[in-house]
Amino acid sequence: MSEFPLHKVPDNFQDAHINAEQYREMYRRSIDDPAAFWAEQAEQFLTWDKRWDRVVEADFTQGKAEWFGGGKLNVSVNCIDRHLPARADQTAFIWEGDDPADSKHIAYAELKDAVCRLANALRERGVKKGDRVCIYMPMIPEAAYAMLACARIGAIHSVVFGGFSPEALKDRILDSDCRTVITADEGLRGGKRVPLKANTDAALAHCPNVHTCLVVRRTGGDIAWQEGRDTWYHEATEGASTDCEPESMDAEDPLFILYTSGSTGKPKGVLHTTAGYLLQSALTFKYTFDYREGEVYWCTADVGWVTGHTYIVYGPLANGAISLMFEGVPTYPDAGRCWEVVDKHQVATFYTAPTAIRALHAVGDEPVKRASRASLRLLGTVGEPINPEAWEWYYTVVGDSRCPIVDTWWQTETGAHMITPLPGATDLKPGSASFPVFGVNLALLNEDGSEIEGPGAGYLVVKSPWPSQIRSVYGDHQRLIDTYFSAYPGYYFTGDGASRDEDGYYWITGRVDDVLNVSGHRMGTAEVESALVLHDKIAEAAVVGFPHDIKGQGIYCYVTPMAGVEPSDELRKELIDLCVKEIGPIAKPDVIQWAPGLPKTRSGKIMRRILRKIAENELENLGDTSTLADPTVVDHLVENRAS
Ligand code: 6R9
Repeated sequence: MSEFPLHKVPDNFQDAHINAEQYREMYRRSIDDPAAFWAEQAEQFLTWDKRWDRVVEADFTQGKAEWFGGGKLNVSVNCIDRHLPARADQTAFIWEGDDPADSKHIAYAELKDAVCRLANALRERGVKKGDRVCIYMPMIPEAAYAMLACARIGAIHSVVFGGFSPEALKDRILDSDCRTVITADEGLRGGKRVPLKANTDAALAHCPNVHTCLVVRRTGGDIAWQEGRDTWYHEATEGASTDCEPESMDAEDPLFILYTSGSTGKPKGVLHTTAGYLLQSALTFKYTFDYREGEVYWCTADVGWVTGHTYIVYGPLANGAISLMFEGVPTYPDAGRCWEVVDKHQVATFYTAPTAIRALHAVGDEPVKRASRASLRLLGTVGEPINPEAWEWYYTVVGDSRCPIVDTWWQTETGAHMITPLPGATDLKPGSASFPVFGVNLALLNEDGSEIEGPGAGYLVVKSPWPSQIRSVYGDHQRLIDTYFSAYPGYYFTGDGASRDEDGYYWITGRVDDVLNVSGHRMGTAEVESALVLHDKIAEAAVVGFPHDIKGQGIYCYVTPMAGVEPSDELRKELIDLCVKEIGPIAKPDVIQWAPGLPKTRSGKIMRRILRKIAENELENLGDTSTLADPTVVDHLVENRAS
């Protein structure tokens, strides 16, 4: 399947936590008797206030799963307090600022104090178990404190990526009725300031239920202030006690909501709960990264995405690990930043997205070779398929051909890794996420829903429950059933296509629905289309993805102006600005093509297949256009294709 060679498990991973034989044995046990397997793991990885009564009860037709029912525990205790006897002085977070001169270490004892102070401050403002708290923050330690403080008092956090616009923030605050928002005056990324408080103010103008806005002073920049609602974070936490009684939570009490894009409608609030989420996060962190005590681990994701939740905060802390949090961007002050940071903090594991790898590859080897990278032991990728060329560069140049790469496939909805190599167990095939995690029961389906046996390609589905699975779409359980459990009844539908080779390796091919993956960020084509048609000069829009060297996918928009409207560069710019305003800079269209008409079937359905082919410049391969209401619109689109 790949022209690139197989990479065998290297000698320094022969004593890894899991070797090939253990993987096979544990995987078999996890599928044959999931309840026994996960009960063992739950004992090993988590500290409970009360043991569970039942390991798992699930019904995929109703989108239902209950793990460790009857059990009680607190996530912040599992991530902090229980490590204190042995690791009070050990670093929990290394924070590396945007400015290379800025960094600090936060020990587990300090983390406990900071989290408890904030938890008390929140309680003092009336925040209690079950309340939703929105976190709109830059990559600073307070973002993690905020998540853990919510977990401590049983509040449900909803982290909104700091790159989202006021519009997008407002929608998310309203959808889950968050009444408390935690933000900062400004963020700092690549030397540029991000106006987080100003964005929050704009959003909160439409959110009358928000009674408290806690503001971290990050840059000291000028901001507006609403007395009564706005409170400085440092003032609120200063006098607060460093002890805070944790709320003992039911295993199935919600831990967080995280919004993600689907093929239709507005983003969904993916709901995760307490015990199952934490267990699979903890287990996969330890085994996927073969984490060794005292090692420095660095995941470059933003806490606004699920990768930041599971693999900067919860997974590492549940293992008492040292997690590096980076405020900046990989190319600031220059393209050598990541490798400089690796040397500076002696990073052993580096986990990033293919888009970052491709961007750094494009700059050449010199910035990499400037650093020794001798501390690196393991590399990881996540977020989108990695092309084998980028994989090989990452392996040979960044990792000096001695660090295995774990290509981890999973989703916001799955909560934690689902398919990944284990560095001590799996011979690596560049571009393959390889094998399922323990307890993950996969299948590939044909169009008609029948299972493919052996090698083949089809829709990737999951056949049985797993602990960190999505529990609901916040406020709309039916949407959960419709989106994930209805396409093929009895299965969880991932939305991805995949193939399985003769050795059983999985190769993810990408989304099979109308979801784009732009620089590893998920976006529904429908979201971009809705933004475009908000413009009063626009009648209709259709958006598709096209291959992009760095971003993986770019955004290609076909836009039909209202009758009598002349397309112009100004209008194009207004449309681009509108997408940025409605969604955020990640939704900036790469191409806008004026389309007097869109290819539609006689029943009025837009034929995206044809639009995708035109965007991909596969003009010889447009397929059957005879069922179109007006086949000449295709000729027009082809002739006027934006290059
Ligand atoms: C963790 C995360 C999920 C979608 C997923 C798939 C793509 C993620 C991948 C990958 C190929 C990998 N994806 N990891 N595709 N190989 N290793 O990214 O969550 O933002 O919800 O995106 O990303 O298409 O369905 P999320």
